[in-house]
Amino acid sequence: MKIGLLAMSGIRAHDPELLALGLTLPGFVERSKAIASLPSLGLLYLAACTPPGHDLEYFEAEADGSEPQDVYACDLVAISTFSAQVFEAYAIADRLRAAGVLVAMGGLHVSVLPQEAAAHADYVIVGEGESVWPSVVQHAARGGAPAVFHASDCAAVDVAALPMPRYDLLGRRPYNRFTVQTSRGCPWRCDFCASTVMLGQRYRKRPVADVVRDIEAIMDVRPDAFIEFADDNTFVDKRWGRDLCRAIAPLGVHWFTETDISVAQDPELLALMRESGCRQVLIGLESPSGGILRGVELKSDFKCRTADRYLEGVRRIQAAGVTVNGCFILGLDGHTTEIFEEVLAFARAVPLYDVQMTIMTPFPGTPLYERLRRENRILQPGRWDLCTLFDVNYQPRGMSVGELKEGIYWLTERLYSDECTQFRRRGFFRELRQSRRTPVAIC
Ligand code: B12
Repeated sequence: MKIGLLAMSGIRAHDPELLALGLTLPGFVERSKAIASLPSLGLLYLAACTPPGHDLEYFEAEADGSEPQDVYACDLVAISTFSAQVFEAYAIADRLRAAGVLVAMGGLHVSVLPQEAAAHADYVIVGEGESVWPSVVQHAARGGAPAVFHASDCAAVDVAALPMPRYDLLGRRPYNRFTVQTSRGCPWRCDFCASTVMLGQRYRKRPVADVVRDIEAIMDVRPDAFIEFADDNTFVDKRWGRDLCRAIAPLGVHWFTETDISVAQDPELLALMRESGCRQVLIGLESPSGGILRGVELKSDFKCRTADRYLEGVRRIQAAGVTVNGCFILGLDGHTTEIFEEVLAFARAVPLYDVQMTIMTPFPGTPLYERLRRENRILQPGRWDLCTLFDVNYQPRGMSVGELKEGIYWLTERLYSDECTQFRRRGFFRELRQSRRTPVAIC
């Protein structure tokens, strides 16, 4: 068979005022530009797990969400889904099937709502793809009937035996970053999280040597590649994290990852991160102060327990020369209209090199979604296209929808203004110079 892997990139947001602000504020669009064209790592893993004897081609959907015409030459097309783009993905799947092309859909969204997807795809896959995909391909090659496949019916995916993603299929497309996974999952369970936790498996780390192998493969295709670790929380295990950094250092790459604030407690790890090319860590701070975060992390209230040390923690990380992209969720149940000024004050006080603010988003399958649904607070049920992190689709508790939106516009204008961006970034370099003169005491 000829098998197409169809990725959907780009970012999504609908709120017209926020979009208008985004178009004019350089700081706001910077990260979007950097990441908007990341390739689909999930599909590159599927490619690597495809049984021999089939032709594979990687496609990107067009910027308007439509499919390239060449994809119609395939016998089977694999599409990966996130909630925000799932209606576009369903529309593509419908057109492909109408033209006689078999469609397989997997990914975070359809893993939660397989029955919804079954109306649009021949084969729907729930969970991680690597172990189950060969059976899907064999079933399709035999012309098998439409079916839902569950990864849990196959051997659990062993991250110590993951093949190398087929980066070679990307050809000469102008990606500015490439993704590699060093770990899957996260030991914490935040009620809003719609990441790898949706796929059902626990937190797992990969062998360091395999990560190095994957980075080297990317460098073969693109020697100056910037690497983005597509992890949920890289440095949970500090000893393994130090080994990882030591192994990456000789490669001479620059990289970015997502982790939690606990890295601030390990000065040796921070130094190794910097030496091995880490340029930024993205940390979900969620809210500048602890009390509001009570109950948000469901296992041991991790966020609430650590929030009072955020300011100090972020300063320590930045003092090691690693910039922090601090992420805040606006509209948490404990938030009132005061939150917007608090976030601005926190970002300036650190000062945070980068800031990302998102709107609380009830992704399907999350505890947050279930709670808001029970409380009848979802404004437009089923509007998965609003799961962008930039659109409001729930009734906030501590303010009105209008106040939340107005507050976000207010904050966007201030946080990402040239003045504030330069203030935050100059502050980072000033404090870095200072910390190099006076080593920071880290207990
Ligand atoms: C890289 C990334 C992107 C890239 C995606 C590139 C691409 N073309 O795929 C870009 C920058 C484009 C992106 C965009 C967006 N993203 Co994003 N992104 C990520 C990130 C950081 C890593 C994803 C990743 O590579 N995972 C690793 C791979 C291996 O896992 P996977 O994709 O889940 O694939 C596995 C399985 O799902 C399954 N599988 C997947 N697809 C298929 C298909 C078939 C046929 C089969 C059999 C199996 C299968 O098998 C794979 C291997 O096990 C995650 C956060 C995170 N830490 O995970 C957020 C994340 C996925 N993004 C998220 C969001 C919200 C967005 C945006 C809506 C943001 C916005 N406002 O624009 C857009 C979506 C628009 C779009 N085009 O889809 C959410 C999605 C939540 C959800 N449930 O929908 C996440 C979880 C972050 C979060 N804060 O919650 N993102």
